[in-house]
Amino acid sequence: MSEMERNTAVNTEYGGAEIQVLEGLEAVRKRPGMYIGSTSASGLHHLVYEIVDNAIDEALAGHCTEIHVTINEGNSITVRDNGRGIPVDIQPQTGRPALEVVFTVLHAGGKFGGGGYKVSGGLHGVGASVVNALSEWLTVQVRKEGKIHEMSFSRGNITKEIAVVGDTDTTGTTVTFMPDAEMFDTVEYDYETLHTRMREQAFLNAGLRITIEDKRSGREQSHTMCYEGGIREFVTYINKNKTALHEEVIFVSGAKGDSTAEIALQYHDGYNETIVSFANDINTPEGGMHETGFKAALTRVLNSYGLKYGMIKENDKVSGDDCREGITAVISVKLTEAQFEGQTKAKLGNAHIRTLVDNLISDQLMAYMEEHPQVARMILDKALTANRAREAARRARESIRRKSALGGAAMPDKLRDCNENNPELTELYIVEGDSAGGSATDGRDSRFQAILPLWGKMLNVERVRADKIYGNDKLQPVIVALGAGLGEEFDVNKLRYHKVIIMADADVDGSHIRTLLLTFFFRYMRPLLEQGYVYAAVPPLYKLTRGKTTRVAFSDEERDRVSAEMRGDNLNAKVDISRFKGLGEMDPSELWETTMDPTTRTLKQITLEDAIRADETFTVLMGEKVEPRKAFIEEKAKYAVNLDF
Ligand code: TSJ
Repeated sequence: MSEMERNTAVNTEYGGAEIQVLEGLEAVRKRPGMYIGSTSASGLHHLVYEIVDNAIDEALAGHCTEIHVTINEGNSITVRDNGRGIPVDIQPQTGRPALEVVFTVLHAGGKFGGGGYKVSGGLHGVGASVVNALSEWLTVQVRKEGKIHEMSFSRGNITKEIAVVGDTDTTGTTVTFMPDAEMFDTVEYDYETLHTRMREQAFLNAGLRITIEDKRSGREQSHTMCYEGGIREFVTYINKNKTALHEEVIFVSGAKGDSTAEIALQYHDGYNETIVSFANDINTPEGGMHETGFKAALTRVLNSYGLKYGMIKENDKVSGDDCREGITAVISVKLTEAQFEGQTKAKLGNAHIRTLVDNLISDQLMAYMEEHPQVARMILDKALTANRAREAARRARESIRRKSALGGAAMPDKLRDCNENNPELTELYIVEGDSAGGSATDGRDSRFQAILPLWGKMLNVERVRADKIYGNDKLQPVIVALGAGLGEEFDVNKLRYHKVIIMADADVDGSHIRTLLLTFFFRYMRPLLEQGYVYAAVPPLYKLTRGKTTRVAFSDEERDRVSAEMRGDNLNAKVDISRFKGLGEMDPSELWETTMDPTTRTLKQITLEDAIRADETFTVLMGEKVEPRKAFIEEKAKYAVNLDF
């Protein structure tokens, strides 16, 4: 029996129900990660999404056109909509006002709670009680039938029973909550994180007007987003710094039973595939049935069109990857009882959605191509060129394989390998520059630390195809040293090191190398990021010397604190502070002690999320169009050191 059923169906006696309610919300406070994924910044932001989802449900029901999200001074959050207002009347099952039940009864399902994802009426938005349990305080106002109703809570407990506090001639719901600092690692909201999510929700719900506003002093700003074109405009947005191959975004949509699907796509002249998919407005980065149906049908349609018009011969079909080179697609499906599967519950499992999407693409994309032969020809040409390049890449790969088979373990000349063979114990430092590489080689513990220096200008992976990457003298050593292949053939089980540590200076060049390597991993070795094998070394910024004592600092604050500590009571003592100009400047023992010794160093793990967030950085920085790149660099130049990841 689900939590909700237990709470509502069995306990008709008020006392019993109240105990269950407290037990339910207590469970949330005991194991918050179960309900919001984690108690890091990601979980903190999740609180906002849970509340906003409820307002979006009201929009999906056709009763709400505007949602306003505010970060208040002190990091409380206000979400306001112009819907009908949460019902305030007494619920027969519980004998309590519906509004109270929404905030005090733990609902069944949810993305992280396990079990199905079923809510009567709306598609999602069950988490108001979870947010309430994790808030130091929360106040809700409902404007309905001429009255303003208000109720307040603290850590899930009622502090102010429902009451009418005024009159109104509007309707809607306003929730303000203060995340509980006892429950989260951080309670500082990030405007850009919320902005990005709200923009995504605005794209997914065509015509819905969402405003995000920061009221914290010194960082006041706001954005209002409303896209009449929905996911068509999402595709345009993703492609904004690319050169599209056809002007119009292709749009396909339809429904079967309770399920609906919309697909928007546009090809550009680059080589990457960007497919962003959603089920019930929830991002599904692991894909699932909607993506599977899309890919299968796309390949089939392109081949059958090509065959029909003599561009493709029967024995020379183009592959799925060929058909997706340079594609940007957004897939959005809506269904009741969505099944989320996979490691992070981010993969859609409902098989009937595959059939729905497949049928829509088969019928409507084929019809579109018949009606737009110029666009169709352009797409087919693109797939055929991709097919030829893939053949060339395969030949290049085989020649590398043959070479390494002949030369035994043909590791790159520049690689200073370690003695240990067990990848679980080994680390590869990818180091910028030969001199830093030298210090790292001398300073390392060669039992388990390998060094690979990279130097000179790196290849811009955004602009090249796989065959060029194999042949590239900068990237090939990285591929060979890691030993796990590349692209579709990448096999994380063959990885030779389970820590891949990027060590570059905290300056513009270092940032460039980091971004390029990350782009490369993101495009061609994604499991490396997904499974958490990639790290950034964190070298110190300052060196402080007093007499024979030397210490280092990683930030300006630490520099000031350490300097004060070194001075101690002796206010006139001279503490010499110098800025590390670069890794190459450190001697081997300094580099070991500050940056490489596992017992004292700091490593920053680079996650797929970091990479996805950086995606815009690389498309803007590495994309083909010069203007946005120039503007971006000029705008960010002053932050260059923080710009990476
Ligand atoms: F739940 C919540 F606190 F998270 C929340 C809910 C937060 C915000 C900002 C908005 C909402 C919300 C809920 N907005 N609109 C609604 N609508 C209803 O709950 C509602 C209203 C009327 C009826 C009806 O059948 O008359 C049914 C529902 C579910």
